[in-house]
Amino acid sequence: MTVSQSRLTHLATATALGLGLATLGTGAQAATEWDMPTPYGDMTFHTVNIREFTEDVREATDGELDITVHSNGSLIGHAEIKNSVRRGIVPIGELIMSRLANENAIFEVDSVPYLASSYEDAESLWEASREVIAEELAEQRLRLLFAVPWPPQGIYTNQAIESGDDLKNLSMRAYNTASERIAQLVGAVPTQVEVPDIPTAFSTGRVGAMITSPATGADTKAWDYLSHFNHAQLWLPKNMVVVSEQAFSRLDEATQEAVLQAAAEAETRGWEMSRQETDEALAVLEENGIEVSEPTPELAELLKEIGATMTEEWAERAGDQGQAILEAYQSAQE
Ligand code: PCA
Repeated sequence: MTVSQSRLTHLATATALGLGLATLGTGAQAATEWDMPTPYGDMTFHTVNIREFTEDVREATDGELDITVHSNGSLIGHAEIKNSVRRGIVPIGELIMSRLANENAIFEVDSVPYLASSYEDAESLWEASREVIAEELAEQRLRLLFAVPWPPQGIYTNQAIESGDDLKNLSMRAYNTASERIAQLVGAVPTQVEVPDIPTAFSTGRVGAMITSPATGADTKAWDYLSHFNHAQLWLPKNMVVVSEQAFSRLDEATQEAVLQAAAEAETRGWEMSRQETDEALAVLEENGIEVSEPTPELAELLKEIGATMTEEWAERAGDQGQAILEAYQSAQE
């Protein structure tokens, strides 16, 4: 269908439903406008990627679906984004998948230490888990559009870490239950802090260390508060974009297709951006005086042990669904 044909279809549908035309007076159909909250800032590659997604949708629909991204938790705080989409307060939003771990452990399968800590493994874990995660969201009338990983997670501190002892009693910034749990298991004291609040949490002394990616360290200028980054590559947590099924179903077919097409492209592009971001952000950290290192053998051993513990804990919480994901993941790796 050409653009002008599809616009005619829009007009015909609007007329059939008795909507819009009379009130608009001009005979032109109003564009659908959607607000899209994300917890993350403008500089983050995820935000750049979702803005590109909205641009692609705008272009493909000739401006009929106009999505505005509200970054940095400015419209809705991270904790409320999922429920806001569910309740129809906003039609679409981005959040980190593992934030839903309290609802169902399968949402944090991407935050189990060393279950999948390279891009290849993360991709195959995503293939193994996507369907069950999408189904779980669908039960809440949410449609999963796409998911993109953060670069591998590591540990920022103010001193070199030789062994687990160097992490004991540190007040450690965390962002999901897995980062909280690993902090506990190394003997640190976890505190949940959202990305926009990181600089204040450090400047006020609320936290003295953090778990996150090279990307978020660079975006939040970690060098203002910290001196070392341990590139432990614990896991690659994903952001996801969800749309309310109700809002999606109100779009005409051509617009729905444009959204799905742009979403598939955003996922492919986002994974590529994430890989590139890892190297670029590590370089930015170093340029700004952060000492980047890999775990010492002693620390690596401790983190692997913790990973094994957390894998067991996760499998128990995730039950049959978790088991199915692990089996699919393992058989894809053989
Ligand atoms: N940045 C986000 C999630 C993981 C990451 O790399 C954060 O630190 O909250």
